[in-house]
Amino acid sequence: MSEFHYPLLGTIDSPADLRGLGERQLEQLASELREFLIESVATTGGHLAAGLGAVELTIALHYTFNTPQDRLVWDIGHQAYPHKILTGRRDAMDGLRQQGGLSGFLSREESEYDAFGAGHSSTSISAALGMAMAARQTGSDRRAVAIIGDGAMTAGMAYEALNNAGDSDCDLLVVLNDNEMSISPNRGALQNHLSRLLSGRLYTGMREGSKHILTNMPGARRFLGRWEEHVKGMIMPGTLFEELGFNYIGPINGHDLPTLLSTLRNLRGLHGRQFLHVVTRKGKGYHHAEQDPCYFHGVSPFNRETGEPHTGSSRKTYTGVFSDWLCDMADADKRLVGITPAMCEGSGMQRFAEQHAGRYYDVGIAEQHALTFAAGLACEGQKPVVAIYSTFLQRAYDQLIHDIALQDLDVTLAIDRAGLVGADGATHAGVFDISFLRCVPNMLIMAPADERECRQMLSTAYHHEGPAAVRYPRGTGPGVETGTGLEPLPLGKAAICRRGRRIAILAFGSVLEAALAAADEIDASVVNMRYVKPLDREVVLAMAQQHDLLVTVEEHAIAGGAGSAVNELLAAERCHCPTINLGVPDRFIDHGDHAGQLAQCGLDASGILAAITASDASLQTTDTQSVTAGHDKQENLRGYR
Ligand SMILES: Cc1ncc(C[n+]2csc(CCOP(=O)(O)OP(=O)(O)O)c2C)c(N)n1
Repeated sequence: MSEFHYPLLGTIDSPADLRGLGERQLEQLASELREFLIESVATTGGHLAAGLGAVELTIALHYTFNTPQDRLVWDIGHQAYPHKILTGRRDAMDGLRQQGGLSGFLSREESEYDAFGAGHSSTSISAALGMAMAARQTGSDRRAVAIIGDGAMTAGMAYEALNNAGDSDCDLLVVLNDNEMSISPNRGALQNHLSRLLSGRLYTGMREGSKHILTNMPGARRFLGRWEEHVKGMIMPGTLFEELGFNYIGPINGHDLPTLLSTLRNLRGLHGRQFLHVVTRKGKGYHHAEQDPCYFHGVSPFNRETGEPHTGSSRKTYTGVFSDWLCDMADADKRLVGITPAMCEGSGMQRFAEQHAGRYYDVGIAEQHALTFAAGLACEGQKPVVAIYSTFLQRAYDQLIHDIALQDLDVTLAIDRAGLVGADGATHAGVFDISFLRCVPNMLIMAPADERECRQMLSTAYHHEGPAAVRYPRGTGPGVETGTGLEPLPLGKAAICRRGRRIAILAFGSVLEAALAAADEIDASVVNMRYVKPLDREVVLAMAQQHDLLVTVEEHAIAGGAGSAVNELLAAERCHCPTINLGVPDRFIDHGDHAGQLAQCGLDASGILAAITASDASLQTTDTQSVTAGHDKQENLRGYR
C-alpha cells in the first residue's frame, strides 16, 4: 500500500488510531478507504458494492463506539471489508478469500473485532441481543450494535429477534443500512414500508408526536435537543419498528458523516432498544458499481477503469445449465413456477424471470418460507421448482421434512453450489445436503457428473411425483453438450463407466472425472452412481461381489454422505467387501481455490489414488477395522468393513 496514496489510512492500524483523528479528518479518511477498497477488490475479487455503501457508517461506528469492548455485529459480513481494513487487516487485504488469507466474511478466529462469525443472512440482531443480555447479566456497560441491510431484514429470523428484544429490557442498537437493494432490488412489503418512510410522507407532521414519546424515554429530552440540531430525520411513532418495541430514529443520510456521528453519539448514551434507519447508496463512489450494484455485489478481479472482469470462462456453468433447462421446461409445461429466496442472479433465474414474470417468485431471504410456499403451490397442482444453494437449504430443513416430504408433495429442488465452494469458504460450503436429505423418507436425490446429466436429472426430478433434489456444483463441469431434450433418466439406475480388476470406485456426482483418472492408473472399475437415493442396489452389490475393495467418492462430508448409504446397504445385505469412503473430512474447510480444497481433502485424482494405494497395501498386512491417519487425505480412509 502506498503511503503516498493513502496518507491517513496508512496510519490507521486499529480503531484506537481512528479515534485519535479529529472529526474533520474523517471525510478524507472515508475517501481514502473507498479508494483502497476499490483497488483491493479489483485485484482479489470479492464483495464490493455493499462495502462501498457502508464506508461512512463503518467509520462512524468505530469512531463512536469503543470497539472491540463494544460489540459491532455485522450481518452476513459481505459489507464488512471497510471494517476489516480499519481493524488491523488493511495490509492482509491482498490475500482476501485466498488460502491462508483473510476470510471474505466475518470470523471470530480472524479478529477480536469480528464480534460474531457470519456469512449467512439475518443473524445479527439475535446475536447482538444475546450479547446485550449477557452484558446485563454480568453488569457490564458494553454496548451491542447489530448492523443489518434491508435485504437481510426480509428474513423471518430478524423479526424473531426484534420480537424477543422488544419485550426485554436490554440496551440494544439496531442499525438498518437501507440501500433498497438485496443482491438484486429488494422486494416485498417491508421494502414498500421503508420506501414510504424515505419518501417522507409518513413523517410529515409527526414532530410533535415524537417529542411526546421522547419525554417518556430516559435522557431523551436532552438527546432530542442536541440531536435535532444536527439531524434532519426524526423519531416517529407508527413505524413497524416502533410497534415492535423499538424507538425508531431516521431515516438519516448514511454518507453524511457529521449527521452519523452526532446521531450515533447520542444513541450510545441512550438506554433501551433503539432502531436507527440509515439510507445509503450501494456501490457509492465507484461509478461502475453505482450503475450496476447487482453485478458489483460480488465480482471476480476486474479492470478498475472499465469495470470489466479480467478473466471469464466461456464454458457454461452448471447454473447456466439449470437456467436453460428452467426456461425450456417452463415453455413445455405451464404449471411450472420458479422460486428463489433472493438469489435470482446466483441461481440463474434472470432469463426465466424475464420470460415468465407471472410464474417467477423472489420471496426475499426467506428459505424456510420458500419451501413451505412451494408446498402450498404443489397442493394446488402447480409444479414448483425451488432454486437454492446447498448451504442456504440448511435453513429450511423442517419445512422440507414437515411441509414437503411428509405430505409427499411434488416439489423440485435445484440445489446449486453443492460441494466445496472455493473463495466463499466454510460459511458457504455445500457439503451437508446429502446427509440431511437422504434420511428423509420420500426424497429422490441425484448428483450429476456432467452438464448433460444435470439437465437430464432436472427433468427426472421434475417428472417425478414427489420431492426430488438435484445437487450440482459451483462453476463449470467437464464441458459435455447438454442437448435440448427434456426426457427423464431411468429411475435409480447407475452407469458402469469402466470395467477393471480388484477395485471398484463408486463415484457420486462431480468427482467422476477424477475417479476415472485414478482408475486408469490402477485398472479399477468405475461406476457413475447418479442416484444417492434410491441407490442402485444391484450395481453396488454386484461390484462388492466382483471386487476386493470398494471405494466411494463424493464431494460432500463423509459423515452421513453417499458413502454411508453404500455402507448401510452392504451391512444390511451382510456383504463383507472392504470399503473406504472418500469425501470431505470431519472439519470445516477454509476458503481457497476450489482445486486446492479438493486436493486438501484428497478428492483429486492423485488423492483418490493415494488413498486406494494406502488401503490396498494395508489389505496385504491386515484385515482389521480402521486406517488411522494424521492429515486430511488419510482421515478420509474411514473404516474397513
Ligand atoms: C441465509 C442466506 N441466504 C442468502 C444469502 C445470500 N446473500 C448474501 S448478501 C445478500 C443480500 C443482502 O442484502 P442486504 O442485507 O440489503 O445487504 P446489501 O448487500 O444490500 O448491503 C444475499 C441474499 C445469505 N448470505 N444468507
